[in-house]
Amino acid sequence: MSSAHQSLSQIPANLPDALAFKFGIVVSEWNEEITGALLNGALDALQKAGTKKENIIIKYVPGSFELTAGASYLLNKEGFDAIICLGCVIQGETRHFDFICSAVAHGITQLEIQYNKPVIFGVLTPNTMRQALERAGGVYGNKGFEAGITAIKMADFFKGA
Ligand code: DLZ
Repeated sequence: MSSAHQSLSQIPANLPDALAFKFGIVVSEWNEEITGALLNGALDALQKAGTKKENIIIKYVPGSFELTAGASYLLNKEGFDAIICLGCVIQGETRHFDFICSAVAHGITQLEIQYNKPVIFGVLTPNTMRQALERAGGVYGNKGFEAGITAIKMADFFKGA
């Protein structure tokens, strides 16, 4: 189980086989130093678990607020087993914080219900850039990697749905 103060950036022993799955990844360009590192983490997890390169589609959106629209676009295409949304909203740097985080969380949940497909919330919501770096390949691991693992587990859960 994941926790705020623990790095879980390793492949769990009982992870389902990801060879047959197709994943979409939507990446926010805002705070791209962080979201780029999250993307590398997600790709690392998917590829280590056996996902073929051609079965990973990456799309970029301007900011985290657009992640829901990006995920919806991909869900309207055929064949995705899960969508991973990656973003970073830093609390101290924006008064938009509450609006953006809550809009994405609700938007993603809504899409999961509407499409009956997993959409993974890989959005960091730290207080500072330092906390973001710690979770994007730093002392607390890479939350993008964990989002990749969650996507595989949920794709397996929804298999055949
Ligand atoms: C506008 C904005 C601000 C101030 N801060 C962030 C942020 O910290 N992280 C992020 O992903 N996006 C931010 N944005 C951009 C919004 O997500 C969105 O792109 C714009 O409001 C346009 O809809």
